[in-house]
Amino acid sequence: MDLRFLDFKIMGDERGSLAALEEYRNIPFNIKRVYYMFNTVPNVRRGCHAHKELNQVLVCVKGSCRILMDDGKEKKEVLIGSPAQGLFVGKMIWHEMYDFSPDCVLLVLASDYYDETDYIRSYGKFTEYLNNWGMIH
Ligand code: T46
Repeated sequence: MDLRFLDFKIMGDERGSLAALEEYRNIPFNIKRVYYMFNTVPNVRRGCHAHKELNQVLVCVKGSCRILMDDGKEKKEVLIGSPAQGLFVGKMIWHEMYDFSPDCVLLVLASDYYDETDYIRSYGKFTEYLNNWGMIH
C-alpha cells in the first residue's frame, strides 16, 4: 500500500503562517464537507472503519496523532503532526486514529456529505466487502 502525503505550501510573513486547501488544486477531489476533531480524550481510538466511496484528506493542524491504515493486505502506521501536510485516506481503507496529543486538532476534508450508509464499521464486513469489491468496481 502506497501512502499518499500531500504537501501544502505555507505562506508566511512576519505575522505568522497560512496554508490554503483548494479542491482539485492541492486536494484531489471535490470538497463537500469539512470537519475537525479536538479535545480528544487520552487513550481513545477513533475511526475504526472504512468508507465504501468516501475519499478524505486528514491534516493535523495542531498537535499530532497516529493513524493506522489497512487496505486488507497490508497495515501501515503513520504519525501525522504538520499543518503543512495532509494524509490521503481513500475509499476502502480501514483507518484508526489514536495517540492524540492533548492539543491535537485533526481537520478532515471529505469528498461527500455525511452518510452513515457509506461506513463499514466491522472489520469482518470490511474484508468481506473487499473480496467482492473487484466485482463492483
Ligand atoms: C472518518 C474519521 C477520519 C456527523 O453527524 N457528521 C459528520 O460529518 C461526522 C464526521 C460525524 N457525525 C457524527 C456521527 C457520530 O454520531 O458524529 C459522531 C462521531 O462520529 P464518528 O464516531 O464516526 O467519528 P470518528 O472520529 O470515529 O470518525 C470520523 C469520521 O466519522 C469518519 O468518516 O473517516 O473521522
